[in-house]
Amino acid sequence: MDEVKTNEAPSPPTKAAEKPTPKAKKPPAAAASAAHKNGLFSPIVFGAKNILGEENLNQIRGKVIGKHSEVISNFVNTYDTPFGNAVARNIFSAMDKNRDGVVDEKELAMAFKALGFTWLEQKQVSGILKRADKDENGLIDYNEFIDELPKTLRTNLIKLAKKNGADLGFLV
Ligand SMILES: [Ca+2]
Ligand SMILES: [Ca+2]
Repeated sequence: MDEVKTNEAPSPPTKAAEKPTPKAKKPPAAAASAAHKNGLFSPIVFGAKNILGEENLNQIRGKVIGKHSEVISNFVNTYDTPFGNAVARNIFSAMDKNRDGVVDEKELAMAFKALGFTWLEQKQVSGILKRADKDENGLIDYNEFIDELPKTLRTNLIKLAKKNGADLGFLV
C-alpha cells in the first residue's frame, strides 16, 4: 500500500511538431550519477550481476526500474527465487565482514549503519539479533538470516526509501 514516488514520469512533449525523439527511454547521465552517489544497493546489484549474468540482471532491472517500493518488497519476498536468493546471499556475505559464515551483533550493527538505517539503536539491533537467533548462540547464520531478516530489511528499507525518495541506487 505504501507508495514511494518514482522519478519515472516522462513529461509529454509540448510541441509534437518538433522532433519525435524517444529521449525518455534513457535516463540522463546526471540522474545516473546521482543514483550512484546514494547507491546503497550498488554493491548488491553488482553482486547479483556476477551471479546472474548481466543479461538476466538487465531483464530484472528493466522490470523494477521506476517501482522502487515494489523492488524493495520483492527482493525480500523472493529469496527463494534465483534473483532473490542471489541478493539475500549477497547481503548476508556483505554483512559477514570477517567471513566466518555467521553475522554477529557488531556486524549486524555495521550493516544497518551501512544501509543507512540510522534510526536503529543498539538496543533495537540487539532485539533484531535475538529475534533472528533461533538457536540462541548469539550469532545469525544464513538460515536464521533468511527466516527473519527479510522482514526487518523490508520495514527499514521502505522507511529509508521514504526518506531518500526514489534515489536508492537501484539504477547502477
Ligand atoms: Ca562474521
Ligand atoms: Ca544462531
